[in-house]
Amino acid sequence: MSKKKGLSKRECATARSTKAHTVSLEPSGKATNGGAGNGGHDRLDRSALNNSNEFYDVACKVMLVGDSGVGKTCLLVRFKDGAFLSGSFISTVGIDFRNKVVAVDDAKVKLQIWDTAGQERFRSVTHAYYRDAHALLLLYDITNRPSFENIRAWLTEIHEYAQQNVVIMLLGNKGDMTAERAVKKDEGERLAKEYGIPFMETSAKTGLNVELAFTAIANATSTPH
Ligand SMILES: Nc1nc2c(ncn2[C@@H]2O[C@H](COP(=O)(O)OP(=O)(O)OP(=O)(O)O)[C@@H](O)[C@H]2O)c(=O)[nH]1
Ligand SMILES: [Mg+2]
Repeated sequence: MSKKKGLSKRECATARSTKAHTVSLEPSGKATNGGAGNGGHDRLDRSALNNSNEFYDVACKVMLVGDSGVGKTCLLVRFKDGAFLSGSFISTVGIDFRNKVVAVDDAKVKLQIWDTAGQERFRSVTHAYYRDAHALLLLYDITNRPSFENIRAWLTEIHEYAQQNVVIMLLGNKGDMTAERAVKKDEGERLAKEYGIPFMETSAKTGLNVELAFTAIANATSTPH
């Protein structure tokens, strides 16, 4: 299998003409988790009209992928709203997205983050979105060994459906649950090294490395102006 490249600089080609576009950022703390399927595009357009506008220079599409329950939705909510979704686990249906603008050097990068459903039955929906992704955050759960063992299969799938030059980062999530750890940190590091991709452990619960992971992705997928 050919290896994917890591966090080298990559231009978000589709967004180069977006300077001075207006985009929305929902008020912090507002949870708008929800819809499935292509309805996301409509929501983007509506929110661009309804909410406070923010300028950006570059837009990048980032996909969160990995087994069901590894914490993709929670990681996104932590990054977007600074909150943790505790309590009962509501599995994502289809696909959803949220936007957040982050600063990289002097540029503002709009990350359009696609939260995919890890459940097998939604896999064909996820496949359809790989092609447009500039970056992929591939998650496993450090307390769930099978979710780590499936990473190779996820990388095979990514190789099949995503762009050749997509930026990939491996994340071992639930880093706060050290007592239940089933995957050693160095196992994650070794696997990432084998594929030539960056790795870090994160926690959607405590916020460990969450900003860092998304900022690194924004940095890698954008070209500073
Ligand atoms: N302790 C801890 N729990 C977490 C963390 N991230 C997620 N969880 C919990 O793990 C469960 C699953 O989280 P989700 O974010 O919904 O998982 P998902 O990957 O989006 O799952 P699918 O939508 O089915 O693909 C929830 O009960 C969360 O509260 C974390 O970093 N630490
Ligand atoms: Mg989810």
